[in-house]
Amino acid sequence: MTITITAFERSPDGGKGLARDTRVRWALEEAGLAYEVRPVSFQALKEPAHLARHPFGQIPTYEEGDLVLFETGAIVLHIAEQHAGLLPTDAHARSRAITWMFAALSTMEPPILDLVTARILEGDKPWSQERLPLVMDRIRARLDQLSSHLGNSEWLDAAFSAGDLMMVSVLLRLRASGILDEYPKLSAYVARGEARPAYQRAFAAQLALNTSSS
Ligand code: GTB
Repeated sequence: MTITITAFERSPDGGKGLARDTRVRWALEEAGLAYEVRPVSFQALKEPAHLARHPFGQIPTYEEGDLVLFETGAIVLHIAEQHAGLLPTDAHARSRAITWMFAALSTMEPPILDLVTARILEGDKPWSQERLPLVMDRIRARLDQLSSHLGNSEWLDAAFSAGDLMMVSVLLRLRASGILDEYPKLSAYVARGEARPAYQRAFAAQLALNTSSS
């Protein structure tokens, strides 16, 4: 059955892979699944045809036959549950991998998104310079904990899983800030994720869309 995802017609990052379709593409590549991409303009995101797929008018979405999903966590979990390669077969290890997906999305990502908000959306506010160090400290507190857990391990819980896919995707949002460089173990962890052939294919595909001339 054909899988179709949506992505920005032109991502504001110009193809750095930061928009969330990259994590879905990565999961599809890890699972060895072919997929099609429906590029959506910012205007079309808020029009009825897209709102029928995504009530909040965002990308990415996922269509497979009559199944329509939104939210990257749900999409990646769906792919991981249906296909080999992203979740361990042992029941406990599987639950732990899913726990790491949630940890990435609900514990690590919120303070990281706060930084994006503080810098981009609130950067011109008079209180922005006072708020920024607080936001950075909250991120560092989480990175300290994550780095302690990871230690010298390759992945968060033995073998690579959807938990790592989601965590690496979330941490990549930090790269431009330079904070990740303060954590050599986490930087190496992210680099291991990016070095995976499936990530490379996902990144190249989103870059091609964002740099095509049409
Ligand atoms: N919780 C949802 C999920 O995980 O799927 C969040 C989805 C979401 O934030 N989608 C964003 C979107 O559609 C794109 S990924 N925004 C348009 C809108 O809300 O109108 C976030 C994103 C956007 C741009 C960059 N960038 O250019 O660097 C990075 C990340």
